[in-house]
Amino acid sequence: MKKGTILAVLLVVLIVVSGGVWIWMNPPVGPDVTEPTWTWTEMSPSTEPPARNGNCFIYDAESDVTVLFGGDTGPGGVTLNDTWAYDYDQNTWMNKTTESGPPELSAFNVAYDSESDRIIVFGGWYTPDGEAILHRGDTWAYDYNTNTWENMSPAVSPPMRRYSSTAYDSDSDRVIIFGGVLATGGTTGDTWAYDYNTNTWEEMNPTSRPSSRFYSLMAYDSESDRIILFSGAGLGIFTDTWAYDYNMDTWENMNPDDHGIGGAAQMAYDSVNDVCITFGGLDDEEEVCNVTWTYDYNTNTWSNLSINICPCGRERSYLAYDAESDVTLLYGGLGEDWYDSILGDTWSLEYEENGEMSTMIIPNGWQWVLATVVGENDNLHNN
Ligand SMILES: [Ca+2]
Ligand SMILES: [Ca+2]
Ligand SMILES: [Ca+2]
Ligand SMILES: [Ca+2]
Repeated sequence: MKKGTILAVLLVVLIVVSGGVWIWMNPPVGPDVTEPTWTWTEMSPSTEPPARNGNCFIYDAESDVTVLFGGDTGPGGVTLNDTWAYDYDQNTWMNKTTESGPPELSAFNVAYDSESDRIIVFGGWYTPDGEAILHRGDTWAYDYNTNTWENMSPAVSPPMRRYSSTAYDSDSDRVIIFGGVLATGGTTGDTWAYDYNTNTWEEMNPTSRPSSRFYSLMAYDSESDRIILFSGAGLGIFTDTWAYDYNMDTWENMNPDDHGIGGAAQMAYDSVNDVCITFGGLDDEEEVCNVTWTYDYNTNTWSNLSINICPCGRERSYLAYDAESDVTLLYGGLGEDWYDSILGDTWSLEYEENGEMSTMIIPNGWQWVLATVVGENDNLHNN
């Protein structure tokens, strides 16, 4: 063997050995498989509602179905007024469209009043010709059991608006709406409460509140009796987190250390894990992302769940929590080409106390390498 060849072989051996020592001293950081895991699953039911955005996607706890209504197909398109219901246990979408339903409607407020077993819809916009944007200020109540919509015609209503946020406070039996884009122009930051039983809207008068905005994410943390508001758009995309207490009529700026990503249409509250869940949105570069975050009001903490296999990146996506099955459901959103990539897919997010790999004893750090080899880190760069 020539001297040069021996030197080359020694050099390669040195690189391999030092590389091994470096990895041994600096194991790659990865998920701990002994920890509980969150898993996204694409449901792929045989029928799905036609893709759209600006719809509602809301869980009726009494009937154990998630209801979808209305929405729009983008600029130059149409506004819709079809009603669908998704049954997670059967993995079936059912077309429930009825003539008693509201007219075409998009970007409206929606919440499920569990005490009265009604889905409440307010406001929104429609386009008669694919161009002009007109608003509605009606309040509707949908009863899935009888498949009937009722126009409530309350004496007083909030000003007409679109892209405002809604959640139902089950402790106080009130539907709460916040903000949006007013029909008269400009954004607003008002708080209103609706009681279906007396058919009355009441404007609240909190001393401080989130700034005027639209596209905020809202969900009700029933364990803490607080409505959580995150993000929203105005001059840019906001990343602040607020909590509203209807009983005290107070908005509290939570100022958590970290924050999730705004730009999704709806977040869900998982009552088993006592966290709000968001998926997707627009990152700092305003690119669509596919990250799953949770917010825990009790500890005032945002956490990135760092799930390896996720739905594709999207904004304006919808989350609803199916309490009977303890899964968070995802419907649609806008993909990376915005209205040229409207999504209509159905996914579920499930939490398991013990991950699939938890019985295998794998040295810390090598789990990440193993997951890469078996192809479970495909989406890691997006997380
Ligand atoms: Ca029902
Ligand atoms: Ca009620
Ligand atoms: Ca309350
Ligand atoms: Ca809580």
